[in-house]
Amino acid sequence: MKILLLTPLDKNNCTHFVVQPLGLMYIASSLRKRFNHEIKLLDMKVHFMSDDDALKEIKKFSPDVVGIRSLTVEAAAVHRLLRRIKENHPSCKIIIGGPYTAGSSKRILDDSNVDFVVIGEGEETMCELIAEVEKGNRFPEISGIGYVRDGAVVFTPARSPIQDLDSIPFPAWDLIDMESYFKLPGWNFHISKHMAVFTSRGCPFKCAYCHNIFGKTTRLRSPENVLEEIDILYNQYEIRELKIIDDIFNVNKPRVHKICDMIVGKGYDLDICFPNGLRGDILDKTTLQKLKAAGTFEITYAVETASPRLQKLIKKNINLPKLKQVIADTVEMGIFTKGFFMMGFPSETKEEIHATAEYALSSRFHRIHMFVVNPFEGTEIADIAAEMNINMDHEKLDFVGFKISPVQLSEMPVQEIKNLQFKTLYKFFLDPRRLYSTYRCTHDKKQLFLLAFTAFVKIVFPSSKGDKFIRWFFIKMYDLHEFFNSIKPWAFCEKTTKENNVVIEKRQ
Ligand code: B12
Ligand code: SF4
Repeated sequence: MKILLLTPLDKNNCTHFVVQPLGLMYIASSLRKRFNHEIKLLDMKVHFMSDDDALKEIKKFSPDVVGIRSLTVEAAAVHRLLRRIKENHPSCKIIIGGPYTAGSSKRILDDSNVDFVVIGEGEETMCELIAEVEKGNRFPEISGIGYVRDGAVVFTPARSPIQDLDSIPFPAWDLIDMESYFKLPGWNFHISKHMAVFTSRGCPFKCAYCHNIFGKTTRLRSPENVLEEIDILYNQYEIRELKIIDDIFNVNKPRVHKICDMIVGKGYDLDICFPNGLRGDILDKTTLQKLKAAGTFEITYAVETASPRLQKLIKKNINLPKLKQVIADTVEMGIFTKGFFMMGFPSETKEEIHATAEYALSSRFHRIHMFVVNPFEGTEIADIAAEMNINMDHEKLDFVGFKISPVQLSEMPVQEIKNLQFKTLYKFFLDPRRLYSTYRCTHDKKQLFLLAFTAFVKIVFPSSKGDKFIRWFFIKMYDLHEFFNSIKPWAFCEKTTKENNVVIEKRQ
C-alpha cells in the first residue's frame, strides 16, 4: 500500500515561516512501526508548491491513501486541492487530520471528496484506520474518526489520549528534505540547522480563542526520552537549533530544570528558542537561568490583552504585573524577548485596546506581533460571538485572510484596530532604547539585517510575489552562509577542539 502524507499550501494565506510538519512525521513513524507500507511526505509549504506541481508528484507516486494535515485557515485551499486529487485518482482514499478537524469535522465531511476525518491525536487512530482501509472497510468502528454512511455523518467515540508519550516513535526526520527548512527564515531569521521539537502534549489552561488539540491534561515526555531525541538530532542530523513548540513546556518546573541540566551536562553547543510554549507568569529567575545555560537565546511570551477584565473573559488569566517583571528579567539575561498580542475580543472597548497597545510600548520586549481576534469554529470565542448574535455561518465567513477578522467582535472597527496596530508597531520599533537593547540581545547580528529586509519587502510587495522573493533571497543567503562556513579558517581549530574531547563552554 502507498500512503502519501501531505501538508498543503495556500499561496494567498501563507507565511514565510515554515515549520517541519511534526504531526505528519509522527504519523509516518507510527505507521512504519506497524506496517511495511511505502510512505511519502510532501510538504507543499516548504517547496512553495502549486496545486499543479503537487498533482504531478501525486501522479508519480500514485498513492492508495492521501492523508492531509490542515489548519482551519487553509480549508479553502485543501478542499480545492482534494477535489482535483479525487478527479484524477478516484479510488484513492482521502483522510483529513490536524487542527482543522478540531471544530469543523462535520463541515469537512460535507465535502464528498473526503473519505475520513481523524479527530485529534492521530498516531493510533491512523494506524487502526489504515488497517481497516486495507481490508476494504468503508465504515470502520474504531474510535476517533468520522465518515459519511448512507448519507448520514457518523462520528465514532472520541479516542483517549496516548498516556505514555515515550512510547511514540520519534518523528520520521528522514522523510523530509531538512535542508529546505534550514534555508527559510524560520521564526527568528536565524540562519541555522534547526528542528521543531514537541516535548509534551495538552495544556491545562482554557483560553477561549484556542483550539483544544491534545486535551486539557498535560502529558509529558520523560527528560530521558527528550534527551534521546536531542542526541539523535545533534549527532546524526547535526541540528544546532531547537525550536520547542509545546503548548506549555514549563507546566512542570522540575522537569524543565532536569531537561536543561541534562543538556548542559551533555556539553551540547545548542541554540534553543521558544516561539511559543513558555507561560511567562509561572516562570522564575532560576528557571530562566537554567534555560539560558542550556542555550536559550529567544523566548516569546503571549500577553494577548492588558485588560484584567478580558483576561478573565478569555480565561487566559495571565498575571500581568508578574509577566511584565518576567519580561524584564528575560531581557536582563540577554535573551531576545518577543510578545504576542491580540486585539478585537468580543465586548473589548476602545480604552482596553489602547491599554494593550500601551502595555506593549511600555514593556521591554524586543519584538511584538499583534493579531486581530479570529473566532474560529470550535472555540469558545466563536460561541461568545454567536451569543452576541453575530452571524457565525462559517460557510460565508472568509477566514482566509487570517490577519484580519471577517466579523466585528469588539467596540472598535477592525480597520481602526489595524491602524492602531500599525501606529503602535511604528512607535515600538523606532524607540532608540529598544533599538539599542534589540541590537545587544540579538543572537546573530545577521538576523537584524534579514528581519529589516523581510519587513521592507513585505511592505513594498505585500502579495505572494513578495513571499516568493523573500524565499529566494533566504535560500541564496543560506548558500552563501554555508559557503563561508566551509572555508572559514577557524573551522580547523573547532574540529581539533571536538576531537580532543574538550567540553565546549556554554554561552552565559
Ligand atoms: C508550529 C505552529 C505554527 C507555525 C507553523 C504552522 C503550521 N503549518 O503548523 C506558524 C508560526 C507558522 C503558525 C502560524 C499560525 N498558527 Co499555529 N501553531 C503551531 C503549533 C504551536 C504547533 C504545531 C505542531 O507542530 N504541533 C505538533 C504536532 C505533533 O501536532 P499536529 O500537527 O496537530 O498533529 C497531530 C494531530 O493534529 C494529528 N494530525 C495532524 N495532521 C494529520 C493528518 C492526518 C492524515 C492524520 C490522520 C492525523 C493528523 O496527528 C498528529 C499527531 O498526533 C500549534 C499548536 C499545537 N498544539 O499543535 C499551533 C496551531 C496549529 N496554530 C494555530 C493558528 C490559529 C495559527 C495561525 C492562524 C495564527 C495566526 N492568527 O496567525 C497561523 C496560521 C499560519 C498559516 N497559514 O499556516 C492553531 C490552529 C487552529 C486551527 N483550527 O487551525 C493551533 C492549533 C494553535 C491552537 N491551539 O489554537 N503556527
Ligand atoms: S495557554 Fe496556550 S495552549 Fe493553553 S489554552 Fe491557552 S492558548 Fe491554548
